Amino acid sequence: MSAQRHTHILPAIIIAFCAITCSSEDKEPVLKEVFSQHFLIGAALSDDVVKNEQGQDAAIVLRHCNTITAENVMKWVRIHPSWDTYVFEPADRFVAFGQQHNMVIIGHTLVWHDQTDNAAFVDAQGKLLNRDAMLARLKDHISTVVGRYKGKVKGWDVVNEALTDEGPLRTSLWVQTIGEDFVAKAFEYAHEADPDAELYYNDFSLDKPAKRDAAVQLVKDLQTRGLRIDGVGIQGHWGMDYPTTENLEAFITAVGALGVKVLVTEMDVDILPPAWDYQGADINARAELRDELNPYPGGLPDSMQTVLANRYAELFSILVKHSAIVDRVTLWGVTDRTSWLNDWPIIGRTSYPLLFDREYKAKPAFRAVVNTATAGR
Ligand code: 9MR
Repeated sequence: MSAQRHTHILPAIIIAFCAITCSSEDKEPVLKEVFSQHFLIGAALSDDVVKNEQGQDAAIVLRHCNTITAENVMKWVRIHPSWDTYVFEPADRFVAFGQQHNMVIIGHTLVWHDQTDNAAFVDAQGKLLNRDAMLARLKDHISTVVGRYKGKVKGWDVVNEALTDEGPLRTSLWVQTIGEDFVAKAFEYAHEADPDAELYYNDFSLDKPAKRDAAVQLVKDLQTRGLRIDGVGIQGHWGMDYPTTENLEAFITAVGALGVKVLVTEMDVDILPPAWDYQGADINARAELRDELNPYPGGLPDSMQTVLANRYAELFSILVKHSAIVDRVTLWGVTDRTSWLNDWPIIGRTSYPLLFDREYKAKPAFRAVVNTATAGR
């Protein structure tokens, strides 16, 4: 075959090769590039996504994200299932994945009233531990976990969901054993274990004025004690009518005024009919499955895709506008297929809260989000 004939055939071969290998995602803009001037953009990863590095979820993450959060594998009950046993393998795998792909790795979470074995709080006789004994366990947990990933995990959700929606601290076993300064102690121990790690307070419904004000007080208390705190994570389990744009902006501004960052740590937008008037993300809240609460079992109609896209655009526009304060936006999962919202607050619904659908395709909401990055330019 002559050289001339080769040059004819080559473009045809390239086109055919691309048609076979390039998925539609390859044509989508890359989120981490789109938002490179605004904030980090990422996703929470389950262990299944991490283990299946050649899979379609991982492909989306590697293409679009520059930060990852551990959805479950670093929670107390997973990494420290009984008070004298640690299980590191899944968390090690998550951290190795992030390191291998040069991603900003976020640890979630060191201290939570939930997902912590109740046995962690009692002695061999089942009696609640006293302050000193519980502080020793807290320190052991934090220094072991943070110490293991020192220099690898960039930031930790040190304390998760300590506040009630009304503002005061929950009367959790942490408060009952240690007292209200368990929050300060957790930040102190985390900083000792990795002085370079960023440390965050993380919660849902922080757009609500009473809870926002309580979070502001919590940060001020840590600052007054001379402790390191780098940011407040507003989880971002949002709906069609909450938060209001005013409340979201008021939260961002209030946190910015403290000199710390806002992280949107667990974003998803729920378009399904609300099961009740509760707006938080308390995993113990549950409702019964009824057909009218699961209206799109076979797919989201185009009209509703547009409604969801518009709501995503509204929320992202605010985050872009305040990108001097908002440092990171992490989606809570990769595709609708495996979102926690398929099973909360009702088990077995077909939910549509993320930017990629069950076939791993970018949704209209994806394009709407991309447009917010360039809108005001
Ligand atoms: O998405 C997480 C789900 O897979 C777990 O079963 C659940 C309990 O560990 O936690 C979910 O993530 C929660 C996060 O850790 C804290 N904020 C609320 C999130 C959604 O429930």
